[in-house]
Amino acid sequence: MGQAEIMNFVDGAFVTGASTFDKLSPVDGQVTATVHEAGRAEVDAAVRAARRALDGPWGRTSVADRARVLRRIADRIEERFEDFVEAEVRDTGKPVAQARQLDVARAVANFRSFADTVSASGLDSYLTELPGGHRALNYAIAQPLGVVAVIVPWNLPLLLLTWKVAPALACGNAVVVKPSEETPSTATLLAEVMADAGVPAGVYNVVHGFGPSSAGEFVTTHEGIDGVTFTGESGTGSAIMRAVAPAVRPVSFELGGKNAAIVFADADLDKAVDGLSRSVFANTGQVCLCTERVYVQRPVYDDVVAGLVAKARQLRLGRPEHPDTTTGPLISVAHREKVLSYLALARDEGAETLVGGGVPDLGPDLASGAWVEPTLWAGLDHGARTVREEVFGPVAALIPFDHEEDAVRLANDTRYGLAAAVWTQNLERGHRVAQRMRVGVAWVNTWFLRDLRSPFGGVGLSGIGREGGRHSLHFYTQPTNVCVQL
Ligand code: NAD
Ligand code: 6OD
Repeated sequence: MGQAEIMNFVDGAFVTGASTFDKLSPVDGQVTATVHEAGRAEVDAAVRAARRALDGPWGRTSVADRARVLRRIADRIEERFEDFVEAEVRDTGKPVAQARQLDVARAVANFRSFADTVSASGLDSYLTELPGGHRALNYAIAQPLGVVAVIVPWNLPLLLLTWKVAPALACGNAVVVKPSEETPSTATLLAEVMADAGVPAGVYNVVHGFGPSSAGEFVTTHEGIDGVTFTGESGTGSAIMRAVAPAVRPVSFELGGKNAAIVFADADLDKAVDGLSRSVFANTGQVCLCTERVYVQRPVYDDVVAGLVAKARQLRLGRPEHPDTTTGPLISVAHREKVLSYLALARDEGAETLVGGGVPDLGPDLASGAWVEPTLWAGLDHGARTVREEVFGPVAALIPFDHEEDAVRLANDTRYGLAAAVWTQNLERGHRVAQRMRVGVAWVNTWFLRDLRSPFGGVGLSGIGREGGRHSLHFYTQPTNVCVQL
């Protein structure tokens, strides 16, 4: 695989940066790309280009025109589907099949879904009755939020980027995108697609780099941005809030999670174990929605443990292009250090490691990759740090419970609140327990099943606001109410 050169995209042109950094493959540690890191000057140029685009014809496009642009972008991504798959796999090491079925397919769906949503959207209007038989008409119009900073992580890079860029453009904004330093490729490829789909220069800009003292900080502290939409760690969200506080800019945050699954004794155990296996190990546990705490009702605890351990043993770690591979590496050796520190901590906290617990031996070719074994723990106390802190790897703690009330209390006893999954064949119980979860997204007998029109986000440390369907339109627009005395 050749080494790519990845540039910033500013005002419709690819530009170099203040410096460069190497992007390493998480599969084998080889350098796969040289990335141009944006300095303050490139970020400033990107923000100014976005403002000019808003002041130009893009700022006057109709909803119907923007919906057409979004559909063209989706078509262009489909035309270059395999290029996107290759780029995402090169950056993340995830299995090719997953990049096809989830990451790139969802990018296409994101643009089409928000084209539909914006086309069907409407705004408030009220005929206001006044004393003396007079009347007034109040109606709202939606203005774009403006120049929106879009900052995204490395786990589902294109999916999460387009989940924000699609509604932002649908609402007529211009964006300055800061992809993760670990996954610069697909945001850059998307720039080529934007130009092909007729998106005017300056509407979509990409600046590469890191967070603090780099492109991330430069964009969030820039006085020319009108809002920040961010997906990433809760601590980073906190830093971004501080950065935008002086200028009082709105934020939309999708942050970390320590998600629970609850398995009742009346669950269809085959389906539950299948679903749990996906929810713990998908994307090597690097999905914000992944389950890291599994509460199992005592009568079926041993069966669920045995079933999940068997599933973990069936996972095949290996090169992304190999058809048998189910599980890729973690994103980087640095992230693996964090995950390994939790594997060691779990042992110190008294965990019994049911499966995994270390670094697999995948032979000399992959020895410099960021590999870790899928791992399950039993015997951890609910108060253990490994049960309370987000690990963001292929790990989960299995914990027995006796009564529904206990499960609800344990699942909700967290500072996070992103997602939960309830497994039961008693639908009444399924609804009841799901509705009591203090989370943004609760699933019953499934996991990561998405309708892009539904609200998505988290409570507590897991985020601020909701995106999805009309919820996204709320964030990416500013309503102006016009009142006419009739
Ligand atoms: P991260 O917070 O380290 O980085 C995310 C992005 O923020 C990157 O582009 C990074 O360069 C940038 N960044 C870092 N510090 C910054 C700063 N001070 N100012 C501006 N930008 C900054 O997160 P990560 O490690 O890339 O991703 C993993 C985390 O993301 C996990 O906590 C996971 O749960 C969370 N996540 C949440 C969701 C969700 O929808 N709730 C989705 C995916 C990932
Ligand atoms: O499905 C989505 O829209 C979404 N935002 C998923 C987030 C996954 C977290 O890693």
